[in-house]
Amino acid sequence: MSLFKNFNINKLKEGLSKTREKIFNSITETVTGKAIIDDLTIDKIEEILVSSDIGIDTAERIIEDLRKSLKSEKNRSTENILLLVKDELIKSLQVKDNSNKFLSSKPYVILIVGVNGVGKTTTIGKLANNYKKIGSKVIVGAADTFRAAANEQLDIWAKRADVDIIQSTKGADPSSIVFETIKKAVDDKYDVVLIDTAGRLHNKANLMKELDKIRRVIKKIIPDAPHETLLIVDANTGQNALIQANEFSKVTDINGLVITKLDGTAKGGVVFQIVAKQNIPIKFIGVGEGIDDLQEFDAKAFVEAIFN
Ligand SMILES: Nc1nc2c(ncn2[C@@H]2O[C@H](COP(=O)(O)OP(=O)(O)O)[C@@H](O)[C@H]2O)c(=O)[nH]1
Ligand SMILES: [Mg+2]
Repeated sequence: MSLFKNFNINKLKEGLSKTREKIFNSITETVTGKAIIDDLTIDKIEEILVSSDIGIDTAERIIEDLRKSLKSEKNRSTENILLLVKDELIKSLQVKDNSNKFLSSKPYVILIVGVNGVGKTTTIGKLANNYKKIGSKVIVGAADTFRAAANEQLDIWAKRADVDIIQSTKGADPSSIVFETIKKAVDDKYDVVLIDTAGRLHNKANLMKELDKIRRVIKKIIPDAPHETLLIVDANTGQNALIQANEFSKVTDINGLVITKLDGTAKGGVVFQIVAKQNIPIKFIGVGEGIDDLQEFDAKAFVEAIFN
């Protein structure tokens, strides 16, 4: 079920064009003109999947399931093979999502985490805009106090989305900004709170301590918050995105992923790997730098966009 009304298949297709070239075009080239798909062709499809950032494990599983289906399948036509691969890819992206308390929790607190440069602040701006558009009263908290420009950048996004902000200065205690934000959200009856954070993965112990402290401060005011902790990863970074997902899940509870910068990268296949390894649902994807370039993730639409 979608919350925002911003789904746009053309934008998604456009954003995934490089990934599509890498996966779909190679597969169609391999199967086109063949009346019947033989085992050699299936091996070739496996090679393409492995080299497209989907990951060896996922690719192998898909091919194994494909071979099984084909045993009972009289129809080894090109169209049918593509349909089967597509179905397998969709299945591999469907993870149970148990964080959907949006309508019952107020204010609904979303904590945004991830390493520097992945698109946290941008995603907050986009999310704020989407929530605002569905009629929510939104506040953002500038708890990335590590970089001097971080507050200013979030402030620009808050203005763009026309939402409120609790600002900070470089070096301030992130937890106190978080406290102030949550307190105001409760007092002034906000619907949605988005918390920006700094992501310094090079010091895991510190990061863990800081995220722990932020969580404790949130819980002091709202015991069952944060309702969502979203990890932002940049699709461009390929295997690194996978490593970041691993590292962050070790230091804090993550219940959703946002994959940014899918536009302009051919590495969109990494999405499959992250889901397979982490078993965490993807909630949103970033397909551009603009305020409207965030889409709710839909496994079926995502695979369709890669294949067509
Ligand atoms: N092309 C593209 N650029 C993005 C996307 N999301 C973020 N960016 C860019 O990535 C850069 C870093 O984003 P920022 O939000 O500052 O990252 P943060 O350090 O995690 O807060 C900025 O130049 C953004 O415009 C996206 O979905 N697509
Ligand atoms: Mg930032």
